[in-house]
Amino acid sequence: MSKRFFITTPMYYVNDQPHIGHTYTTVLVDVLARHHRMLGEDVYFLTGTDEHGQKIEKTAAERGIKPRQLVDEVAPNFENLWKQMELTQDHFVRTTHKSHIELVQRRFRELSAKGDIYKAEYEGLYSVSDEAFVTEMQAKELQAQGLAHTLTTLKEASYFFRLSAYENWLIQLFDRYPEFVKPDFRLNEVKQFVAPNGERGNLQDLSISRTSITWGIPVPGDEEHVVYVWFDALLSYMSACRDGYWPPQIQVVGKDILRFHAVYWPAFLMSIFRKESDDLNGELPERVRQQLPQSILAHGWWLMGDTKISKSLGNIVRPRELLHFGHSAARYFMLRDMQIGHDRSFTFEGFMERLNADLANGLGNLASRSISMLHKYRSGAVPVPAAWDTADSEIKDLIGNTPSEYLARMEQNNFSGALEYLWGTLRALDSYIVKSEPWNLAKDASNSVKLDTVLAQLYRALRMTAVLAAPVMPDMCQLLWESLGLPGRVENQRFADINFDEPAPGPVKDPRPLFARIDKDTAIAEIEKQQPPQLPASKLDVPELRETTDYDTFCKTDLRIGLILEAERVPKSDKLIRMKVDIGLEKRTIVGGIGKAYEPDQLTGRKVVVVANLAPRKLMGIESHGMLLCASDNTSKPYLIAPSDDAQPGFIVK
Ligand code: ME8
Repeated sequence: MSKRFFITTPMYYVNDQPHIGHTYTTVLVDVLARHHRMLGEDVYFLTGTDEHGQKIEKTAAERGIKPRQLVDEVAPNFENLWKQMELTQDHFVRTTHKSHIELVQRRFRELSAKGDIYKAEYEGLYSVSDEAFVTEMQAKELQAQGLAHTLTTLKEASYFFRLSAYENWLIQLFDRYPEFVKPDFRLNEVKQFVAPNGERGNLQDLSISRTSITWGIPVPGDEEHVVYVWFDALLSYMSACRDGYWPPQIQVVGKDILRFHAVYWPAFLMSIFRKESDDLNGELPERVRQQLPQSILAHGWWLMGDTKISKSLGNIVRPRELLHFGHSAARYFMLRDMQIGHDRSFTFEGFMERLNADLANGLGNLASRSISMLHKYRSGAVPVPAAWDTADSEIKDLIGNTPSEYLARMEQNNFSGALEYLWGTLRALDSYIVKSEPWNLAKDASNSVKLDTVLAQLYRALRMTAVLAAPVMPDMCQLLWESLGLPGRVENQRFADINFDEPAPGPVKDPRPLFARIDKDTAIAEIEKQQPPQLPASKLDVPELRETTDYDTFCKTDLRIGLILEAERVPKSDKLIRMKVDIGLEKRTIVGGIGKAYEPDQLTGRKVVVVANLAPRKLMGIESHGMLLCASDNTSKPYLIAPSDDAQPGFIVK
């Protein structure tokens, strides 16, 4: 029986339409699903929608409709888009499905019976934008970022999941199975959350019910409460898993939801699969570990300018704008341009340049030239190579090594690197054509053997490309496959069966254009015409005014103009930046949580407003003397306040 491979996308919220971010994740999972099928595995690919919770309830209320109407209207947009893109999901789950609701309630009851869910009075801080209770440490972080106003104090009875009890097992999971979180540099932020600086005892129990909303799965036996949307949605991976495919091999998520998948989710599963007699302070039993996902793969964000493409900000790139250039082309671009784990700015210009270079000039041109030469010089038949000079042997070795290198990079989730390598081989073939000049070889019958070799190699390289790249560019590779005169569907090939020494069949068919060059200016003008209008600023959530204060209280805060002299990232943190700031009186070290919005070299030389008489505090072991004033929007993005150019370091701001 072939190996089973269960892979998932996140379950997307249906508070708005799908955008390029969702499309990217789902395409990535589709590529992996197709790739693993071609590795000969038995794949189950699951995607779907997350339909409960505060965000949905709020959006429905704003539109004056019932949440049920909203979710029934929007969920099909996701499902239809994936169908229209010919993605190969095996199942589309909606968290409002009856069977899912039943599973959530059943698990809730089971974990309560085990003592892992309990009811208690909660009094503490709550972050409205994250829909989550926050720990003291997280609250301090938010305060340091000037986001204290996003917190409110909440007192209510709530059901809690005993997350703290799983600290020991979670730490063992991260230490012994570091491949649980990929790419590896993301593991550290997960560990930091569970045990900051290696210190234990910080993980707090998780509130998993709400009384502030009604749109959710009722807590069994206590219907004033609905189940917290994350406990609900994460369990859909289980409620919609096909029999025999558990556990997931790869769960692809964006970095924004890594913590939910790498901490809460395995803890829920540990609780579900443990026996009551297991010792939570002892070894994580292998029997339990085997029920956890093998890895959570967290990718970075597509950015527009320097902000995350986001439904709530209105800076969306609609999938249809990309698909307009062909599904294969859009898929190739997304996989080739995004380095997994890192963020990437999206521009239409970059998109078109990539497609023109790699698909029109690169693969498209190589295929049409090669196939035309096979027609012209060999009437479409594919010759068998008989003699090899140095250049021929070099290119033969390169073609021979390409599949293993490509597959190894794919295995390491280095999708961009795999395509880069394959396209490197295609470029080498271009140079090989230029060097061997087949059009001159054809003029003299004595060069016929050499011409056979050149043409045969081109054919084999194209056949190999059609197979290797088929998961990334299914329709374009099928077209190439057919032009090469090969029968059936390329997706039915198995990588293990590629044998380059096998005589190639042929004859080739007429070359079919794979990708037409895009005229950038015309295409950009067209896209701009179709852009939906930006959301007016009034749509942003403007926080309420705070309590009135008196002038003397305000003046107690000593605000100064500062000049940033140096800036560098704090190791192991993607948020914190350590700066040396001249505030006129002295030069200070200030650590700011602005690393997601600014690069250090954008900061050096910049004038800022410093809260200068704030008591020093340590952030990741570094003492920070003061804080930089920032504005913020409802995405938590900081915007540094910029004083006028002629204000000098040390000036008081009042
Ligand atoms: O978080 N760049 O749903 P969601 C790249 N319902 N990927 C992006 C992106 C961007 N700019 N924006 C979104 C939820 N994504 C929960 C998930 S799972 C049990 C529950 C992708 O609709 C990325 O995969 O907000 C991100 O993690 C996901 O969409 C968030 O989708």
